[in-house]
Amino acid sequence: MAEDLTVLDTLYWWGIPTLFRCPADPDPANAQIALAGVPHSSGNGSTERDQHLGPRAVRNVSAHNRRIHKAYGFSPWDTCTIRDVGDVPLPEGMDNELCVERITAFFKGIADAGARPVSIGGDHGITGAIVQGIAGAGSRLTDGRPVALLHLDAHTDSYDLPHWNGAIKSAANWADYLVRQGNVDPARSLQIGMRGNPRTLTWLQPSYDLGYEVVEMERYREIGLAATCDLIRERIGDAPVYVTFDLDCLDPSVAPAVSNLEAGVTGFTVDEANAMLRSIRGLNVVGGDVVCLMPTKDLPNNITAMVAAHFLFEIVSLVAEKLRA
Ligand SMILES: [Mn+2]
Repeated sequence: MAEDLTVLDTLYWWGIPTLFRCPADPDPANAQIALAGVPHSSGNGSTERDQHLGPRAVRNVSAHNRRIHKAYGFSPWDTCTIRDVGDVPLPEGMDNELCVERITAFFKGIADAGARPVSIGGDHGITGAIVQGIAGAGSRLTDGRPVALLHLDAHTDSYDLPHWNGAIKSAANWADYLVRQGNVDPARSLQIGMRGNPRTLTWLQPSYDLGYEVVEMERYREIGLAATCDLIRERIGDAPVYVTFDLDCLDPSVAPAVSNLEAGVTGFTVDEANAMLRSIRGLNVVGGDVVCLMPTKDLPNNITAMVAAHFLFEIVSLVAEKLRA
């Protein structure tokens, strides 16, 4: 379906600020791709505040994004039915466990309707809440299979912790409990971009024990981008895949308004991250998210929000290209 947006409609300072100027429709049954905001910060809120403001910041700037994906040669907005289903209502925002339940129910509704969710967080705890609602036994999106996880991040988030500052299903352990639940298949999954000085020398061991492929930044620099992309495709294979993009995988110089910054080791450039996401082109991408934006720390030109919007667009384009194939 062709869009009738004019150039002037993509100026971001007027109109209703839906994500990427998509029509707002809360019923996911009317969408092939459901865009959602997840204004959640109690999964890491004690140390890194204001991540719940991420969706609003991306709503603000994303209208500005140009509509065509140049490398793929098409406009996802013209090709698929993409709707903004709104933000997950989180009236008990300080209660992490209740928020996780609400997020899970919201995304289960999207998956049950047959739409593929692409969302903007929120702290990284949202990924556990989302994936336990859309993957695994009974899932319409994955035919009951666990998902392969393509996880770009400076940290593994698979720490075996009873809680993080009181949050039980937290931003620190979602990548652990999703495997234990059977909602993520670690044998098909990768965690890429881990860097910085750790708290312990064994900080990656929980991920190895769970069965993840881990590509630390040192290994990435050693084997290079092309070999990493090959590794990603081979590992995921024909599994349904969920993409989770923690903005702290990027270098802080290009994405400064992000929680848990790692400033001591160079992070990915935008082009490197683009290439890794594009390496799964054509695979069965069932959804994804971009997390850990902290708009209150952004520069006056909203650069981090714009980068977040860009990577949301990359995920939308992956899903849309597969749907139209
Ligand atoms: Mn993370």
